[in-house]
Amino acid sequence: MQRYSIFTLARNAANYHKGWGRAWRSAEPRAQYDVIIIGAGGHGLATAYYLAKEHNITSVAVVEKGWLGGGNTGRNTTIIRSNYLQDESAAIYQLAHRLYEGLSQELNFNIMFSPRGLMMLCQTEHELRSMTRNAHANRLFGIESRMISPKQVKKKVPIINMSAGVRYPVLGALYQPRGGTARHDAVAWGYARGADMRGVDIIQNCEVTGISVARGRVNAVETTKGRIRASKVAIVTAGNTTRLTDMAGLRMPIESVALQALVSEPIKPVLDVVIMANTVHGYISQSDKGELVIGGGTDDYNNYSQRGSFPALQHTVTALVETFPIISRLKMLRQWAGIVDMTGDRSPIISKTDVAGLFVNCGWGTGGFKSIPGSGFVFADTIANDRPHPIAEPFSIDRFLEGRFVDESVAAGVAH
Ligand code: FAD
Ligand code: PYC
Repeated sequence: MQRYSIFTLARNAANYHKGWGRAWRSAEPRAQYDVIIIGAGGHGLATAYYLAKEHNITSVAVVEKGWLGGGNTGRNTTIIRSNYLQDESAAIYQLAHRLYEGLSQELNFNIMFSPRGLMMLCQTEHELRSMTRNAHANRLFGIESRMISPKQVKKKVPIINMSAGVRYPVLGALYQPRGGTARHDAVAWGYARGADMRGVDIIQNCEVTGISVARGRVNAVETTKGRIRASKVAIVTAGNTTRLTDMAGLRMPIESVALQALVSEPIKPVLDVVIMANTVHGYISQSDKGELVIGGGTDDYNNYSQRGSFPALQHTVTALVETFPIISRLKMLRQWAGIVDMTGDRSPIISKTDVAGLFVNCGWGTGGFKSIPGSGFVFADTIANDRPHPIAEPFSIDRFLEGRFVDESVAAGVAH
């Protein structure tokens, strides 16, 4: 595997990238591995990376039905923040945020982490109260996050409409100075390259069609490239989770719905913070290319089709236009959707299951890009040691039987 240094970069630039090596191998499945991870999204790839790096478990296959990063990891609006309400969430999102801060160096791959600051606007009295509560909770947990006034919002965001008489006035915002974005594909590619370099096989165009369980223990998966044996299998398939868990006879408290996003034509720099406007159901940032990246709430019905409905899209743009009138003058270039996996308490499931050797990492819903490094780190530890990592423990599937919810329906920020 080619390793890159400043000299290889210079040589490749000088010879028009002839001989530029592949960033990861195109692996074909072996008959057996110690661990099979189903799904080469950010969470699956990060898990493989940390299994190899932290636990020296390198007999690992990541099996992907399409191309790596082609699911929600490559479809999201890349917002990174850790301003959640509950301590359990703060622990995992803060771990992820901390790892993001050093991830380009860790992976020797530029993930374009941009902690440019993030605001959650408060546009009702109720939202102002609940975000103030978040700010206090965040401070108690050591997360840098505070309330700012309408005047401070306007100063940081000149394009925002603060005129009197609007339907949803801006009353303040929850501000996380080191919230921001990262390049989503780069996160997947960086973890893929790091895992591959440590011996992990990433097998693309290989759909899992069955999960083999005997006497309560998983022993293999059936795929479009044949049967692959393993005593540990991890399902990390986001919106497709219930399709996979059905194969092992498990019922999951997950609903799958479409979440859409869109980008405008590129314009001059007008916005250098990330804004979430949760009351009106929209969020907006500006990409390095100049496009406004826009998203909103989920579609109103369950489906697996990876296509969003027009009414949800129309609602998002209509809602944001009052707060950001500039949008009304922009052409929208393209739209897309991902299928997100929603739990009832809007928190993830990182867990062992009733089938020995079978693990699940899902339920990140509309907000799992920001958690990829932390999730991969604790899930790898859970799989390696066959017991929940302390940070993962509150997110075990048992909480739905015991009523131990980690309620993040407000901090999730996206309307469902
Ligand atoms: P995915 O990246 O979806 O990976 C799962 C993989 O499993 C896929 O590649 C899929 O092809 C594969 N797979 C499925 N079935 C099979 C099978 N049978 N066999 C083999 N492989 C299979 N989160 C944030 O934190 N910030 C945001 O700003 C944000 N914005 C979003 C905007 C949109 C429009 C969407 C859709 C999501 C957004 N999210 C955001 C959520 C975030 O994208 C997801 O939570 C996260 O990417 C999930 O990663 P994953 O690795 O679990 O899943
Ligand atoms: O989880 O922060 C988030 C988010 C923003 C947009 C979609 N998800």
